[in-house]
Amino acid sequence: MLPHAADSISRDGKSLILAYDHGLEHGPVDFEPNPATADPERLFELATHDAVTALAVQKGIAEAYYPDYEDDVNLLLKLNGTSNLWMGEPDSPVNCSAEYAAGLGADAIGFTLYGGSNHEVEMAEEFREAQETAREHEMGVVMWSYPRGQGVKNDTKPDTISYAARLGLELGADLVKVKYPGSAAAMGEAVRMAGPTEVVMSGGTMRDDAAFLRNVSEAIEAGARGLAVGRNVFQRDEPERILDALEAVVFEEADPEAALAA
Ligand code: FBP
Repeated sequence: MLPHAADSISRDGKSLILAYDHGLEHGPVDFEPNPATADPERLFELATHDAVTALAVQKGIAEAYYPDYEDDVNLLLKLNGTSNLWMGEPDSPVNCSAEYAAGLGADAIGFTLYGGSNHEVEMAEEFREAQETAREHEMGVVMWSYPRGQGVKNDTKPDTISYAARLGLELGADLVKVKYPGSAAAMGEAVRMAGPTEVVMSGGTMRDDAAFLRNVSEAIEAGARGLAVGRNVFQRDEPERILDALEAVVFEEADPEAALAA
């Protein structure tokens, strides 16, 4: 039995990953609602909040900022990622090796797999290499499991998300990040398919506080072990406030309304 590699980016078996790869994945448009968040330093500061168990960034941002935060922030280094300028079949070039991530002091690696894309075969082979190297360096392995491409008509339908979660288990991820499949029952099924691989919910586009927290709470009740969230934290005017509430909902399983009122 492998050691629980995800411990390095979890707290009491739960994870709240602050995702900040949007400058690559979506471009500057994601920083418009809260312009201060274009500065990576702002996100490293946010990641020192007690609620945050890891910050997910790309190599360039880690190289420039992580040395000042290595005592206070757990680093989840995203190894692949693609820009919104790419118009082809979903794919994600490997921008950093797992070996290099270990050298930067990463606690875990993150890797996107677009199951169903015409590039799934190469992406799975690249994941294999990254996953095995992460094991050698005792880094956790987080899969962004996002089925999409010509073969995928609806990327959040329950069967698709259960399959996405199962890919995490089959290919050796410690945590698998999936989109919410629309209901607690469907999330519970995805969790069941993932077995010992922990399922974390993807944050998605900005929603109001109450709707977002209710959704997170539902996912946790269904067995999800936390979330990996970007826009629903950093696009807010007061990101610390939502992190306080998320801490209560994720780690203390507090009622979402009570968490907001506190
Ligand atoms: P959000 O919480 O902002 O959705 O971030 C999660 C994430 O997986 C990011 O890591 C990534 O940049 C983005 O979503 C990708 O979103 P999509 O490919 O669905 O546009």
